[in-house]
This record gives sequence, structure tokens and C-alpha cells, in this order.
Amino acid sequence: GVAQTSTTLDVAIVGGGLAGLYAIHRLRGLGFEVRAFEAGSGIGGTWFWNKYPGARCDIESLEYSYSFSDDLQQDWNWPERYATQGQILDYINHVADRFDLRGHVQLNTRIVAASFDKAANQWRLTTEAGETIAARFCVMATGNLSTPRVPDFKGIESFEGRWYHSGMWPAEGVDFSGQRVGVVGTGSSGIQMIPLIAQDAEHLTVFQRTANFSLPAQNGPMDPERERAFKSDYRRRRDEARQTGFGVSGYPVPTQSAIAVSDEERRRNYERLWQQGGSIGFLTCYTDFLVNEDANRTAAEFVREKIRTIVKDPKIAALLTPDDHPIGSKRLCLDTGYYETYNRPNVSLVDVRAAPIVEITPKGVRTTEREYELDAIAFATGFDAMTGALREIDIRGADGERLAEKWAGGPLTYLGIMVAGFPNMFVVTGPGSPGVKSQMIHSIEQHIDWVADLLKSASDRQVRRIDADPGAEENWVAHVNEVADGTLYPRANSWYVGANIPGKPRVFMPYVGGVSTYRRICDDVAADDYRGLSLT
Ligand code: NA7
Repeated sequence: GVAQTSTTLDVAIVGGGLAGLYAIHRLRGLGFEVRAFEAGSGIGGTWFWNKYPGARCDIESLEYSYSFSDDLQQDWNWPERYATQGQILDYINHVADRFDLRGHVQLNTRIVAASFDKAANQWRLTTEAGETIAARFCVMATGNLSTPRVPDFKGIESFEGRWYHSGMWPAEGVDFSGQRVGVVGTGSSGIQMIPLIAQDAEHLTVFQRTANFSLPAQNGPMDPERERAFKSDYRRRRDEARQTGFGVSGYPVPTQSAIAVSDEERRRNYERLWQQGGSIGFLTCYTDFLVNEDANRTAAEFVREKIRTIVKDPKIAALLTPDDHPIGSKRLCLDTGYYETYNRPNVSLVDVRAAPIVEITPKGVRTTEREYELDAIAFATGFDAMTGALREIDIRGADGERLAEKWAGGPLTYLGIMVAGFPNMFVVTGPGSPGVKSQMIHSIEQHIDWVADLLKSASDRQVRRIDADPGAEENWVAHVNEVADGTLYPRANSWYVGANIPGKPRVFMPYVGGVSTYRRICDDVAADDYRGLSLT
């Protein structure tokens, strides 16, 4: 068997992605003894696992990067407007070396259990190999889209070809040339991989359940002029990002209703945003874009017309045209040549809403209508988002309560960071935080800075135990719901509500009040001697 080793830390960090690495950096800077535990054989989290063709960030890289070091952001050169998975992974590895973080990450180590020992005021973590770690505090930097989900299709084990999932793609890549490939799923991951697989495969069959809105990324090599302008103004741009809803600079907070302007002006604006590329421009173009159905419909109709213009076969165009949810209420996808791909002779689209997949056969995929013979299947079917990674760990609080049970009806948190009954544990960009509705690294830095200040203050005051008050948690969850209910977000069957996981309680999980409001609330809580927390 495995030798039982035991380690005692100030802070155990679960996860070695962008959040875990920044937590190491900040907490070490305060003198804490820390270690991060990473299941993968390399650092990088999301950007380590999602190696599928076309994987790239949908936020511009000058924004989607750490802001904590001006030298870093000045030195680093992003080769494209939107970085690829590989470019982001290079950046993460550079950061790990530059700030001496790598030695504090234990790779190939999956944490399977964590329980709070209230007599010792310590977390006890257990790895899959049976190692135990004791730590005063625990930071769950486990990611939001880190538990891949392949639907439990009957017969999948009988498939004679190879199958893959976007979130656990083989490190060496996959050569689809000459193959008949099926892609299941048309969320962000499917929409990114479909154009590239179509170029390689002999034939690509896309199995679509729900059509999605996608906007052109208008990606390209980094414009040197833009990079120069950005870098000469980086600090101000980061400050500006803090004053916005999504944590991205360059998009002023809207002041005008979409309904208040003429059709012509609105169309001109949408056309400009389409040409400019990216999703944030659309999401922030009018005050009521995500609040008022009539306002939202103007943009949805604009994109639907674009789809009908790009896709030559009107039947295919109709299938690709979303009509079940307000635009932006699901994660708005960005693409490079997605709709155009359906004009290729080697690509076909199958509507699996009309005729659902019933099973995987040895030869391919069978729907209620017919069998499709395939050599390979790529599942872009998403993740057990936001709560999956934490539910997979057997987390037990001060009184032995299981987190999975506490969250059976939906996640409960205070500020998205702490959970009542689970002292000294901090979640990064979890449910109830604006994380997934923001430039993620922005929120990671904000959360970890806030937690670092709290731990510093607690240590200075000899505090051994930090608890979230149940009442504060209840109020926060009510606030998160109230804000969401004032928007169109809950109207979509998205991973924001857990809709892609059968049986998952339908609860809108992210905080959509915007990062500036959220930051103000967190700062007020801290200034008010950590209102809602008990420090003992
Ligand atoms: P998503 O956005 O959850 O998309 C998953 C897709 O897979 C979506 O089109 C689903 O259709 C489809 N799906 C899921 N299960 C099935 C079954 N059983 N049959 C057919 N189709 C299915 O995941 P992504 O990986 O694309 O993106 C996740 C996030 O990563 C993204 O938002 C970015 O923030 C980065 P549905 O819509 O449920 O009908």
C-alpha cells in the first residue's frame, strides 16, 4: 500500500490552475506555509485539460491575464487577440516559474476528502493515494468547469471507434484526417472545435440539441498599436475594469435603453459591434439588453438575420437559429467561422431535439430516426458546472455535515466565498460569486486578495476559527436570487442553472450584480469588521 505521510500547513489549496497559483503567490507573500494539490500531471487547470482543437479564451488576452504584477503584464506578449489554450498554458507556466510557485504545487494528487476537525481547528485533507494533510485553512480553487460530463448514453462502452470529451482531451492531440467524426454539443466548446474538425475530417456530423447564439471573435494577430496603447495605460485600464459589470475595460457602463433609439441607429450599433468582435460589446451595449425582452429581441433578431445570411441552405440555417432563449442569457459564444462551416460539403447537422440520441452502437450514434456510422465521437457536452468539483470531494463541516447534502437543493454561500458550517474554508469564484459572469482572472484576484486580507487579520488577532453566520448566508443567497430574477438570465436552460445535468436542482448560481457592486460589498464587509463572519 501507500505510505501514510502527514503534513501540516497554514493553508491547503485545492487546485493548481489560475486561482490556485495566485493563492500560492499571495498567501506565501504574507508568510503563510502553503501547498496546492493538483489532480493533473501539470499546472493550469482548465487550460491544462481543455486541449481540444480551437480551444481559446473568449475574452481578449490583454484583459484575461493577471494584473497583480505590472512587470509581468508589461513583459508578456500575447501573439493573438484571443489566446489559444496552448498560449495561455505557456503564460501560466511562465508565471509559475517567474514567481517561484511551481515548487509549492503537488501534482498528480487528487483530493478526495476534506473534513474539519473542530477540536484542532484544522482541515484534514485526504488524497486519492491515501496521504493526509492537515491545514488551518483550506482554499478551494477547484474551478467551475472542471468536472467534465459525458451523458450516460447506453452502449458507449461498445463503441469501436475512439471517443473524447472537450475537457479531458488527449495531451498529444487527435488526428481526425480521413475519419468520419461526430461532435455532440454546440456550446462554446463545440462551436470552437467544429470549424477545425471540419477541415480535417473526411466527414463531420454535428449533433445539435439546442441552437446557440454565437458572435464572431474577429480574432487575429495582436495589433502592435493596440498592444502599445494598452500597455502604456495598463494600470488605468485595470482600475477601469473594476468599475464595470464584467471586469473588462473599454466597455463603458451603458446609459441608454435599446428601445429608446431608432431601429436604424440600433442596427448600425449592432453591425459595428459584430465587426468589432467579442461578446462584451453586445452584453453592455444597452441598459436593458439582459433585462427587457423587447430590448433583447432586437439583438437576437439581428444575429438571427446574420445566421440566415451566412448559412446557404435555409433548412440548416433555420436549425441553427436559436429561438428558445434570450440572447446572452446563456454564455454567449464566440467563433471563428462557425456558421460558415455548415456550407461545407463534408459537414452535416442532425437535430437531436427532434430525434434524440438513444444509444451509442459499436458503429456510431443511433437516434430515434437512424444510425450514423462514425470513426470518432467528440463530446462537447459540458461540465457539472460550479458545484461539480466540490461535490466530488467528500467535504464535511464542523459538525460532520456533508457539503453535498447541504447543497442538495442548490448551493448556499456567503459572498460566494464561505459556507456556514464549514469554517476556515474558502471557495474561489464559486456559486454566489460573480466569477463565471466576469473576466475570470479579475474575480480570482479579487476573491483571493479579500481572503488573504482576512487571513492576515485573523492571524494577527490569534483567530483560530472563521465561520460564516447562517443568517448572513441566507441573506446573501436571497440577494443573489433577487438580482438574477430581475434579469433574463434564469430564462435559459444553461449550465448557470445546472440544466445540462439531469436531476440537478434548478437554481441560478452566479451573482449577476456585476463585479464593481460585488467588490464594494466585499470591501464594506471587511471594513465593517467582517460583518456576517464570526472570528473566534
Ligand atoms: P455547455 O455550454 O454546457 O454546452 C454543452 C452542449 O452539449 C450543449 O449544446 C448541450 O445541449 C449539449 N448536450 C449536453 N448533453 C447532451 C445530450 N445528452 N444530447 C445532446 N446534446 C447534449 O458546455 P461547453 O463545454 O460548450 O461550454 C462550457 C463553458 O466553458 C462555456 O460556457 C464557456 O464559459 C467555457 P443543450 O443546450 O443542453 O440542449
